[in-house]
Amino acid sequence: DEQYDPQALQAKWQQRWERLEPYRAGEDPADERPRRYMLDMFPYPSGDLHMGHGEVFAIGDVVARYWFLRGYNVLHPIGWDSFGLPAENAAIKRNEHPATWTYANIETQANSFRRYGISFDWSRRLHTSDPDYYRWNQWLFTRFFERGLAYRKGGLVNWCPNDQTVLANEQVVNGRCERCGAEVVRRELTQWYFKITDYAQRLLDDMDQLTHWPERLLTMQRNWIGRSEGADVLFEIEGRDEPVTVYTTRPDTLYGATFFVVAADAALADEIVTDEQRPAFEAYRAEVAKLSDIERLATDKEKTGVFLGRHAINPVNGERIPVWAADYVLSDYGHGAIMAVPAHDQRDLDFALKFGLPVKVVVHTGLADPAETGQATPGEGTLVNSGPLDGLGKAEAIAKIVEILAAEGRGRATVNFRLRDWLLSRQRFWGTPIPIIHCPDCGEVPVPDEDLPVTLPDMRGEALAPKGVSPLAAAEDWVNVACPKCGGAAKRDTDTMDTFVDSSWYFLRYTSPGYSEGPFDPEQVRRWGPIDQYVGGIEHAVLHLLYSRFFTKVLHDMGMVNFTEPFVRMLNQGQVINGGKAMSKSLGNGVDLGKQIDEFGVDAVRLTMIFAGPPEDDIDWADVSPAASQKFLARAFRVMAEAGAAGAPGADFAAGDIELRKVTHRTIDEVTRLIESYRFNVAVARMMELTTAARRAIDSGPGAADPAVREAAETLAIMLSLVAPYAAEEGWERLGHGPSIARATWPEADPSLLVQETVTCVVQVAGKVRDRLEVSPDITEDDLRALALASDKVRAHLSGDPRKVIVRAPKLVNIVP
Ligand code: ANZ
Ligand code: ZN
Repeated sequence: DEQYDPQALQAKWQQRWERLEPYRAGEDPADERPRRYMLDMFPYPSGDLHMGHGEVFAIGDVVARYWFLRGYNVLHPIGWDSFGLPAENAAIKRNEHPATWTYANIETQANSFRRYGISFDWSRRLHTSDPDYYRWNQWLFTRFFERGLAYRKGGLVNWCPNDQTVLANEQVVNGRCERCGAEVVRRELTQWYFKITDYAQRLLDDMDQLTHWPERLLTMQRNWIGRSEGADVLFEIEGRDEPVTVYTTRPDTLYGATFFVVAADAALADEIVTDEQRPAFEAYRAEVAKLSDIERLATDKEKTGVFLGRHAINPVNGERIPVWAADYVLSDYGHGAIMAVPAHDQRDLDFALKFGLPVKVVVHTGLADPAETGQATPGEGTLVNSGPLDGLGKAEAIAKIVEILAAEGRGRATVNFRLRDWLLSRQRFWGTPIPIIHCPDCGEVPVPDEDLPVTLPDMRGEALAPKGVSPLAAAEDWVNVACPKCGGAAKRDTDTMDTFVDSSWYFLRYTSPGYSEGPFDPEQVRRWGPIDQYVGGIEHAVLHLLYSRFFTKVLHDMGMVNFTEPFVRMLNQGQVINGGKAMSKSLGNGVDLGKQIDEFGVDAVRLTMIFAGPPEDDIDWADVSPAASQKFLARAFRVMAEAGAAGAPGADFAAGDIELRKVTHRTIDEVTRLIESYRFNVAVARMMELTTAARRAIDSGPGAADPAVREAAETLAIMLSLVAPYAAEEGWERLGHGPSIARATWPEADPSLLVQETVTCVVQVAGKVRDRLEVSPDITEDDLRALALASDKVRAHLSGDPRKVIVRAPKLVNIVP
């Protein structure tokens, strides 16, 4: 029977794979095969797998399967990121324990993954909500705490009023909660932080190693870290003993500072406001508290502020300048206060014009007076009205003023980062308890390692409802403990960790999932790390991907890992959309992965995902055709089945039809290069061409029994297994091989069969043909232009550079001298 029946194949091969476990990573230390660690971002168990998962894992599997077939020892693990809010919300609604929903969903997803045929090593499966896993979150937290990298401080934090918990800066997207979309407000709270700012410079510097990361991703991280060079300048404030420091990137404009602004919510504003101005200030501060950072920083926002009744002294010329409070200065950036230079900073100018403050030009740029036009002139120019700086350019002026300030002890050059410390405590239940005991006498005492894990108490349903403090606080038996240091009455910390802690090191645990001496076996990490290929969404650019880089560096400093960057190559897949729009409940344009599979089969769905375009591009499901993919697979399957029926393995390919052999070997050569350069969709197109060529050879050529047909069919089976594993397995078996195509070897192209095809390119100069070049049909425009201009016959007709070169690759170059 040569009918392609996807559902029957799925049932048959899923069982076989379960029995054979063909994708288990080799554990033998004597195994000398080169290694590859392939990773896809692990899923969150919210219901069954969706189309987005379908895409990520289909992409990751192409590369993983490719390296298996190349004879590498491949580690391709899977696990679940299984702590988090949705489980807790479901538990409240259903009056259950969050584990019930979580582990049921994990089982559903695991079954779907098995059906989806991903080449995982199932033996290394992990769930971050298992005490066996989160124990090591606690162990790592304790190590961070000992190193001063985990600490508690009070301050303004982002608070989601809906989820009733704090959020890290990275989890606030456009002023809204990354999870639920509610508008985030600011609250004064004492919270735990990881000191990621200690690593800001290294997080930047080590990007040099990330040569295989998408540029877009690096730019996002660079901007998030936000390094700027400038100076700290000290201003005296009348009536205050201590001077106040401001951070500026333009110390050269110091003579143009005409007023001074303190963030309305900074302690300094409250401290220095005069009695007379206090009522106005407090009313204003209450208004500002309602705003998000995004709103505060918006350049088009009408400027607001209050005079604080005091004056600061400009350190370079002794001028008295008024001190204001405003919202456009943020309390947690720089020093929360600025010198305002309205002539050269737009926000300062908007503010000055609104409140009638003076505007003083100190950089001559050749542009019109900002006070007249309302346009600040932030660019470079020559310093004027600036005493010793007059006549200098920006760079010299900055150097000189910093030197002067430093000599007088009134300033110094500094570097500033936008990156803030990572706020990691959460007032929710379904996460890793923070392993700290608060003792009235000893303070913050870490739970001793031998007492880990601190497991979650048994709580469910209503008890988990958000109330602004952690639900754990209500579990009195759990909370009240003896201090590990003095034995006195003490209390456990009741917050849980941000679940991004869990995902910051899970990739290390996969190398030794059962290890009990530590979070991972350093030996195994040395063996497998760093990750050769990581596939996942761009939405993690400044979240998981930044945190994981930070964790890796800390672990490196602790001597536990031997590299400083965890992910060598990063691939951000596009989204699966429908009808040009992201799938959403409100639009009703959702596509269900399970239903697509029921209708077209796993192979066709996977092939459709891969064939739709380059992996980074979005896939519009309205524009693709799984039905057409299924048809192609049926054709490919028939070729394999017919070739299988007509002969046996071991044929002498050299005796086969030479034309078909050339197609086969060209396909091998191209597909190999296409896979290695991540052009998977083009690779599939080449497989389709090979199928057509083999079909033609069977029908109107040498026939199915020709060794070249077998060669083409075997090649097709192996290549197709990267995207359509079921059809490929069955085809491979029909061709007389077994027990699994996982054990096959990637074919190698025979160079003698790779006849380079060329086309003739005509080169014209002033409309006359001057040369003919034999070039590759896929030569680039640039290469062709260079080739044409290098031709002696062409140069003989050119004196100097041509005025214009029109290139129509590969066939024509037209030169206008
Ligand atoms: C005077 C000045 C003159 C400035 C000028 C700019 C242009 P980046 O590059 O992002 O680090 N600034 C400093 N602290 C601030 C805060 N807490 N909130 C809001 N703005 C703050 O930006 C540094 C510049 O942003 C600083 O340089 C300061 O304004 C402002 F022609 O100082 B500048
Ligand atoms: Zn104590």
